[in-house]
Amino acid sequence: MKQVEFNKPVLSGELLVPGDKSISHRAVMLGSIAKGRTHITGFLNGDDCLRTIEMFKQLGVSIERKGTEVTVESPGMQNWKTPDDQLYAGNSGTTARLMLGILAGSTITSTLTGDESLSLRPMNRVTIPLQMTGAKITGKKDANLLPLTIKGSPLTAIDYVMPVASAQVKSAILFAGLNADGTTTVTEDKVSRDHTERMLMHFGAKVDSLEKKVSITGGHALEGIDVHVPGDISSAAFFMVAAAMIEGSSITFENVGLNPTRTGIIDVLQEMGASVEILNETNENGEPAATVKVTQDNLRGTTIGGALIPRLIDELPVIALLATQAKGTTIIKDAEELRVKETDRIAAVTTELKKLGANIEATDDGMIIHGPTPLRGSVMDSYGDHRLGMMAAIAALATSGPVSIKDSECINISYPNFFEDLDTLVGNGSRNN
Ligand code: SPQ
Repeated sequence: MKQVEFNKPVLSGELLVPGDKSISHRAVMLGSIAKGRTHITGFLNGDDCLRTIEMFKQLGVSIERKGTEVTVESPGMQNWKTPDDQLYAGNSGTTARLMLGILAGSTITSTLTGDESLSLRPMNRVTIPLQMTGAKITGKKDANLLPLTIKGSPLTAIDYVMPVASAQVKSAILFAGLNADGTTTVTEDKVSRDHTERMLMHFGAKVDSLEKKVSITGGHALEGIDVHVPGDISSAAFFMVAAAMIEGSSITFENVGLNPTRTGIIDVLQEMGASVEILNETNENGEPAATVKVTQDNLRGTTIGGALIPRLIDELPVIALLATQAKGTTIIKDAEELRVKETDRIAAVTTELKKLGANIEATDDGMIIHGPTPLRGSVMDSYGDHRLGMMAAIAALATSGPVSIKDSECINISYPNFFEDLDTLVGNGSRNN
C-alpha cells in the first residue's frame, strides 16, 4: 500500500513525457513482422510493452533494449519459429488483441494467455472478424476468452463494419489484412486511434485511409526502418489534470504526441476553462508531437460524449476527478467501453471517488459529476488498473488528508517513473512516501 500526502502543493516545471504505449507496441510489432533491422527511439519501458517484446523474442526475433532505444532484427514473419511455451500478454489488451491479428496469418501455431484481468476481457470482438478471414482461432466461450490457440493459415480479405469504435479491433483486422489475399476494408462509426495505419504506411504497407474507412492490400513484404515514439498524451494527461486543477500550478510538457485521434483531453481541458498552449510542433514517422503548457484557471463542468469518447477513452478516469473540482455538472456519456477495460472503470471510478466525498453517480454509459466538492483522504483501490492507480495519486493533490493506494505497482504498466515525476513537479512542503 502506497501512501501519498501533500501539504498545499503547487505543481510547476517541465516534464519530459514517457513514450507512447500504443505506438511503442506497434513499433515492436511491425519491426518484428518486417525483415531486417528496425531501430526504435523513445520506447516506453512499461510492463505492457515489455510483454510485447518478450513475445517476439519467443518467435525468434532478436530484440535488444538499451534504455529507451530498442533494436529489432527480424528474419521476417514468414521465418518466425514456433514458440516453445505459451505467449503471455500479462495485463496488456493491446498485446493480446493485436497479436491475434498478426498470428492469424503467420506460419506458426501458438497459444496466447494473459493475467487474471486480461483473461476476463472480451476477445470475440477480434476473433469474430478474424474468423471471417479464415483465421483458425480456438478457445473458451467460442474463442471469447484467453487462453486462445491460433493456428496460422492463409487468409482472405474482408470488408468489415465495426460495431464498436476500437483501435484494437481495427488494428487486428489490418494486421491480418497485411497477409490476406486481396484488399481488406474496415469501417468505423467513430474514429479510433490510427497509429496502426500511420505506422503501416511508414513501413511501406499499401494502406488507404479516409476518415472512417481504412483499406490494406495484402501480400506486400515489409522492411525494417527507424521509428521514433513521441510522448504518451495519456500519461501526460494525469499531470495535465493536476496542473489544471491545483491553484497556482503550471506545467510545460515536452514531447507530447498530438495525433488528433488522441487529443480529446486537450479539447476538454480548454472547454472546462484551463489554459492550454501548444508550441514547437513536429512530425516524425507520421506522428505529430509538440510542447504543451497547461496552467490552472477556474474550471467549469462540461458534457463529454459522441465522437470525442474514443479520442480520450483512457483519460476518462482522471477527467472524472477533474470534474469534482469544476463548478457545475459534468456529464460523461457514450462511454460504455469503459466497462470492459482492465477493470469496469465506470464502477471503479465512481466507487473510489465517492470514498473521497465526491458527488458522482454511475450511469450505464458514463458518469455524472457535480462540483466543486472538497475531497478528503482515504484508502483507494487501484483494482490493479494503472489508470485508476494514477488517478488516486493525482486525487491526493486535492485531498485534505493522505490517500493510501492499494496495488500501486500496477502503475508500472504504462508509467514506471510516475512517482518520481510527481515528486519533481510538486514544490517543497509536500510528501509522497
Ligand atoms: O492495452 P490495454 O490494456 O487495452 O490498454 C488501455 C489503457 O488504458 O492503457 C485500455 F485499457 O488502452 C487501450 C485503449 O483503451 C489501448 C489501445 C491501443 O493501443 O490500440 C486502444 C484503446 O482500446 P480500444 O478497445 O478502444 O481499442
